[in-house]
Amino acid sequence: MNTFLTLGQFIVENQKDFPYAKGELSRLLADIGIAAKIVHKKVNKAGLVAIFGDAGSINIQGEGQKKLDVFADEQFIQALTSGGECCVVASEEHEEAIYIPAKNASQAKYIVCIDPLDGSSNIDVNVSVGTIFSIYRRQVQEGVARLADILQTGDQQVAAGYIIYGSSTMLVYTTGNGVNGFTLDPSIGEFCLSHPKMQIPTTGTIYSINEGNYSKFPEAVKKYIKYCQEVDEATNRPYAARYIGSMVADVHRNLIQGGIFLYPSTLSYPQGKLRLLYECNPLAWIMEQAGGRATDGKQRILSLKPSSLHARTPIFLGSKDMVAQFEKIAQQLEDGE
Ligand code: P6P
Repeated sequence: MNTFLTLGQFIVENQKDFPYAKGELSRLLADIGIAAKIVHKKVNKAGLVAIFGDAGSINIQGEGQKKLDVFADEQFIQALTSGGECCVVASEEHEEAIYIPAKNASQAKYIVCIDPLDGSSNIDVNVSVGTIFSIYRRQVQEGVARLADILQTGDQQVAAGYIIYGSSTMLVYTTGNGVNGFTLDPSIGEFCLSHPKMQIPTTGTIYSINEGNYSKFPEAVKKYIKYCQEVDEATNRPYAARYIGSMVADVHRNLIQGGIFLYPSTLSYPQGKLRLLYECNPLAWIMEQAGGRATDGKQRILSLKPSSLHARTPIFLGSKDMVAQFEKIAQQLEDGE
């Protein structure tokens, strides 16, 4: 007998949270759950079926696509376009947004920005990967959706979350009323509520950054790394360095244990590497809804106006006291202290 609430039951029970939706957003979230289960099956067998390795294609980012990247992209786009609730999909894997023709007179209400398989370079070495999604309502309901409908600030999201394909597969999402985590029970093929009302610890002892880029980091980041490494029992330093190279996995660990994830501007990525629409905004909203903070070093990630579909930004997110400490160090440097 399943004693956990399933994702479907939870969505129905919390339908009242969607003030203006008449079930479309619920259906969209359920569709994402179905695609996640399909991708889960493939990811879990990556070593056994010919799904390892490169697809031999290049995505808009100029990154080699793994076969699972392409598979995940196809599955999520199919799930998002089949239900009729979504009018446009912006995917990391496609240069242009995918506009979906209306199934009936009224255009669908929702826009989905998605990274179908984030961290996919880790697939062949069996490290956790993830899917990240962000959902907006169209700003103008009539006519065909426009680019302006997609380029909204993160504060305009109506739902956001991620799926982590790790030691277990979890779906973690928010609709603005807190963060809830669901673990897939393969024996019944259902996501079950395993982490209700998730809250990130206000502080922690983990910092996550690719220190290989140290020489090119902004001074404030170098100073913060040194702060993390100083010996100070009163503040439980030195912290532990934990960096997986898969954003969903790093952020999920910090959400549960406390910590800070930093991806600053680097020589290779002067604007930052991570994409605002389908990596930073959804994870920033999850963090804020879980009591954490997410900034680009100057302002909240969720207040940033996207300049383009694949716009990038530096990002510092996690336990609010740790992000605040980084911002304090950056401000002191700026003030010449
Ligand atoms: P680096 C994966 O490619 C990704 O987009 C994120 O999942 C991850 O946090 C980051 O890039 C890793 O980048 O430059 O440290 O390898």
